Amino acid sequence: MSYVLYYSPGAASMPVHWMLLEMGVPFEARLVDIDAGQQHDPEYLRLNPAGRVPTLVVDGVPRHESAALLMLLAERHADAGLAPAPGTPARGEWLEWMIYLANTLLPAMRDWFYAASDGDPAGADAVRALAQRRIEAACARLDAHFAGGHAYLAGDKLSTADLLALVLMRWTRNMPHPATVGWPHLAAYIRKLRARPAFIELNEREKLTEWRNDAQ
Ligand SMILES: N[C@@H](CCC(=O)N[C@@H](CS)C(=O)NCC(=O)O)C(=O)O
Repeated sequence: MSYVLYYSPGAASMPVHWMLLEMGVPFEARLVDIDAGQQHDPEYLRLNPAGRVPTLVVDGVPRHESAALLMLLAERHADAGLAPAPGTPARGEWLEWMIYLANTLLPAMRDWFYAASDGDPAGADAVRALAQRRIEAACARLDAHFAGGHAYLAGDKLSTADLLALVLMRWTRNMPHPATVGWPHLAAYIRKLRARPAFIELNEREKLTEWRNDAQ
């Protein structure tokens, strides 16, 4: 099995990068500087016509979409245990969280960060206001889940849903209501996941200094 990850620090590639480290599988990481516009280079567009990160080249075939990549890796490395096995009750929970995060929360994040460039800048404030409501509703939903005594999102065991959720929570750090403030159960979960050795290594590799347990 061979993997080449095209990533940008802190971007939607981060949960995939984290998963590869968490599983300890060999991979090559190639930086795409999205601030410098490298996602629009013709060479990169041949791998990912949408001009976005991540791209994971799996055995020579470029694949896209962070949530799909997490699910694909979970299937290819079932022994790593980052997804509940098919047919178990936790599988349904895992599918629900993966789709909720990818289908509801991630698009709201995209709207928050890209309202003025994906759409008409004149309407950007209204788009961001709706995105903020959706993001805060997601934080409240996560907080309620952990208030109910769960240690993780699915099956009370670490899964790809947690990797995706944590990176999405990281993106709230400069928003009007960051995930670490006012949602105590969510904040405790965030601190717990940030302490994982693979997450610490991920931050080192992506040269990220913000939003680490040792940075607050
Ligand atoms: N739904 C996609 C979203 C990918 C995405 O929007 N990536 C952003 C970075 S977080 C990106 O590539 N932005 C550069 C751009 O849009 O030009 C996924 O989950 O992989």
